[in-house]
Amino acid sequence: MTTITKTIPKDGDHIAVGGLIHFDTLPHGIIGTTENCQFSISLYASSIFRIRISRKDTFDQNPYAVVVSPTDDLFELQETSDKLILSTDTIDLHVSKYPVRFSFYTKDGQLINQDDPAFGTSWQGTEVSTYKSLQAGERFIGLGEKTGNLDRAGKAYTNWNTDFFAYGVDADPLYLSIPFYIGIHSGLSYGIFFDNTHKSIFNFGASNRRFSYFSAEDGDMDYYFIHEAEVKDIISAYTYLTGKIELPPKWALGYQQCRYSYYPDSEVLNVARTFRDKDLPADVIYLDIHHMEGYKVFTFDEQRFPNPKKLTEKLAEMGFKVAVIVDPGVKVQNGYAPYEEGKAKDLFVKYPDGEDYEAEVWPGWCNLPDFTKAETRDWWSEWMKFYTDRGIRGFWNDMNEPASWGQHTPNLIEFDFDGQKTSHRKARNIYGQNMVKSTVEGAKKHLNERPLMLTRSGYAGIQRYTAVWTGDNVASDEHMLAGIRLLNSMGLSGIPFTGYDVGGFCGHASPSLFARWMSIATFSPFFRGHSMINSPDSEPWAFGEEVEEISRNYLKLRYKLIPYIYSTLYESSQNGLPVVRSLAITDTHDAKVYDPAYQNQYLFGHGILVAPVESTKEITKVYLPKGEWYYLFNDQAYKGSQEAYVDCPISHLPVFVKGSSIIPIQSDVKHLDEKPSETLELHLYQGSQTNEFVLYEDDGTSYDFKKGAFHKRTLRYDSANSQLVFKPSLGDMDTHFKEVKLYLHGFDLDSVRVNDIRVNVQKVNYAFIQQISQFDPLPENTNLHHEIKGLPCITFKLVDEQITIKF
Ligand code: NBV
Repeated sequence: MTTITKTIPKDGDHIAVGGLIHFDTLPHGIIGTTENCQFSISLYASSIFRIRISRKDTFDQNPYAVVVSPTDDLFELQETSDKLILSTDTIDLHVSKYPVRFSFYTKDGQLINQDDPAFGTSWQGTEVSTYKSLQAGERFIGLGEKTGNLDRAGKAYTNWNTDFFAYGVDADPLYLSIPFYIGIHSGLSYGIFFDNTHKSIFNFGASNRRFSYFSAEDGDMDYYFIHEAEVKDIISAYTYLTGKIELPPKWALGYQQCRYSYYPDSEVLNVARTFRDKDLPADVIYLDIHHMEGYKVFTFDEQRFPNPKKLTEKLAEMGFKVAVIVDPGVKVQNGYAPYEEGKAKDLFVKYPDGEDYEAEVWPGWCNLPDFTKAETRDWWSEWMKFYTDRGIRGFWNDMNEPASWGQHTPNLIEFDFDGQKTSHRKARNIYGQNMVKSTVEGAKKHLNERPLMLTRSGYAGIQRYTAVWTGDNVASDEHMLAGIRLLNSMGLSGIPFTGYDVGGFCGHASPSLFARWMSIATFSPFFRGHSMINSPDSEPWAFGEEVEEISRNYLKLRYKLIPYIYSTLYESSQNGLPVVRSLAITDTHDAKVYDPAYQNQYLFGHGILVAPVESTKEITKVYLPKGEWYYLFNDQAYKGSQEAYVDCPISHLPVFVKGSSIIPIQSDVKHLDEKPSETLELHLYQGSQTNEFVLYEDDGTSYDFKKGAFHKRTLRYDSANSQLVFKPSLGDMDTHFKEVKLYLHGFDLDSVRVNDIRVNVQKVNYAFIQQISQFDPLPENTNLHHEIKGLPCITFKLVDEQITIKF
């Protein structure tokens, strides 16, 4: 007869799980009871365990983040007198019985992650926490939109979606909560996703050196433990659980111009026209809150925008799409249809006594649609027709934390939570996400093509619906760099389509800050300039000629890179990997990548390394991780695993390409509906690794790609065999490109064989950006050698069958 060890510490407030009483085996895991609670272990893949621990009779349902169900027959169970061992192909989970504690091991017996032996999972009042022993040298990365260093060790963070105007670079919490992080130690990595929408805290060894922990104010302990050998596979596993991005329209990758607010319609047209007159590529222009009548959602101000449809048509002729802000508050006003309908159909958030809750926002006192209620989401989706009928193609959910004046929503208000009525305490963090779901679903239905969707707030899984931007940032160098870390962190947390307000929303950028920000944002997935009301003009031409030339250079580079970026986002839609890839993904166990001096560096896609630098610096130190590297602008070669000094005048952002990379480029276009030339430029960089790149094309706007209307082909660079292979194409669509111009960086050769036929190479001079005018009398730009001289190049016809190029 086994004795159950009582584990309730003396402090009467603290209730631990206690010893095992009973368990049953299920096809996908086990379910059991302990002295103080019930628990279950479910397998979602051989690398994904879900642990639920509850003090109630039934487990909480958390319907919003995870999109898959557990999988049967993935584990074997062994039982001894003091423990259970659940083994899969990837992980051994040891569950000690007295008390119940969880320890995860690799197949060769290395400890990955372990409950604190004394505290494990425990409660203080309704607050539930899981304490994990800190491992030697353990690092913590991810956790979504969180400020601070790449390695979060020693810090703690709160998840509580918050509208934070002009947040500081260390502020927390911000607008969006992703309770998922990746732990790294001893050459191992794991992920933990804590699926609980209450206000939660993640402590990575702050104010103690014993444990890390995650806790929520209420609800169950419900977390997913993931172990894979590489961080990239942990991110893929996390997005297996919470879903992957659906491809946005291709034009959403173009430059987008916003301002709080452009009005009237003539100003919007002027801004758009100026982009074209000045030969600055751009695709989207935004209408912020001043387009509405009295800031009321689903209205247009009749004076400022008498004919929105005509406006969107005129802009379309210029190659511009229009995106409109869509805030949640519905003004309490008789005669205003959304209010009257919402009230009649009982669709708003309520006080417990049944009265509709009112919060003050832009239009005045407003009701909040209860987006956790299916009927509300359907109703709001129908209203989206108001915009699509007027030719609007982009939708921007702001204020969806939800924000209101006073910034302190009372906790007692009630939400439907899809049939499990709950309070603001549980619903707040998921409110914005449900608003986005309803907005984007309405837009898709009425547009019948891919809309652009952008949000400020969200929760785990937000990547399924939308792009995310980092809210009200500030025009400063430190904010610019902090924004890069936010994007890197969101990328580690499953969100691939992200951006920041270029130039800074609050305050006014200096000319060099704006120029630097434009060059960095060229390498961000979502690329939008935006600025606050009453601030000076902040379009790329508003900072003088030099900044305009630099902006043009980088905008053109961005547009050339579209085949690369679109293919990378396609990859995100398949495997969940981000477009901006913190070096912690590729060089996880290299301590240098966490050094504050280098932590902002990232890979843009598989091969382009961006080393962001302040606008005030003319020279900087960068860290090049293992491998071979080429400075983008002049092909200077660098060996990896070293620090290097590089010039970084305001016209040149330090950008390097990794050896073995394959970078497809198209010709200049003004906007992304314009067809580029039929010659695809392909840049291959000599390196020692084998590398594959999937080049993806589709029509860029419709959903036909889901029915096979795409063109995709794998390009494989096999360094050992000195060849580049274009595998046969896949998909029902023809490629847009008829020929390939292949540039061979780092190769010294006079001829190659294309499908066994010898072809002489040409030696050409090549520039990724243009030399800017010499504005400064000092010769700072002259020695940058930004042209690549004598670059080997061949041209050949692009056919669907395999093409082999031997060097
Ligand atoms: O709609 C106005 C702004 C918007 O421009 C900004 O991007 C959002 O983050 N919005 C916040 C509301 C108030 C800003 C002071």
